[in-house]
Amino acid sequence: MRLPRYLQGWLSEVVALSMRRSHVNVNRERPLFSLYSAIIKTKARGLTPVIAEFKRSSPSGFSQERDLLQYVKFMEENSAVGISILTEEKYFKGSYQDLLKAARAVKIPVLMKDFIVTESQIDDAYQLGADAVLLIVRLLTRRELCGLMNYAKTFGLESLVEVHDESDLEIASSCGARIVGLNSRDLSTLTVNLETPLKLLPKVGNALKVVESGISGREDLSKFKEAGADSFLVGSALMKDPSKIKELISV
Ligand code: 137
Repeated sequence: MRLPRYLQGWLSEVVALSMRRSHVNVNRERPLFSLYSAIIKTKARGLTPVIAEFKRSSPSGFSQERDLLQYVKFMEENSAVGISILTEEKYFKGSYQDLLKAARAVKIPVLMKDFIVTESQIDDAYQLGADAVLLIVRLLTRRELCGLMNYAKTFGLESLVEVHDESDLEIASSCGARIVGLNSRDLSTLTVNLETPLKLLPKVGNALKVVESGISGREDLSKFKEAGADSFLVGSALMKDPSKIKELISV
């Protein structure tokens, strides 16, 4: 795989590490849970679909330890629409073990949140028990994105396709993305700008729209919902205070 020129610094290292990630040897033990259907059903129940992310650390300087199983079970009991598990090791202190344990503990959709650039990472996502994978348009060519989405589909895995601008969105749509993640965090500069998803939301079309990053409370959610967001991926705020899930789902 050829690295685009703008992938500098930590991001190029993360992608290089992804390409060398060793394979797991486990057998999937759980059925597939559809994130797409769960978002629709949660909305129909009058709740806000919040994907609760387990994230110990991040290159933005975030750091929070927490018991993984307690966290994911708490989120399930409190109607989170799904769980996102960071599995990148170096910068996020995540692991494949975290994904395996979380997926065995809950009966709601689980997203493998990593920097996926190879089919073998998708093999692993399936075996570890994920139901959906994150694919970041910025890291891939159009051909690679379409290829990885199709590969994921052969396992029945859904793709959350992450975009940061209109050109990413055009690529995601051309590959037939059904769930689009609008990230407020710029992966190169790590700065969060909530205006980014607000501007992109009206341009997404029919796919489900998941706003990612920088969400701290009810006010953010209301603003995005008015602009057409279907779901939200929340990490830092819930890692700091898991009980916040109760107010977020009831916006
Ligand atoms: P949060 O709610 O913590 O702001 O964001 C949740 C989620 O979007 C975020 O954790 C991403 O899954 C991965 N995060 C970061 C990053 C990706 C690239 C660079 C930095 C980060 O600092 O969280």
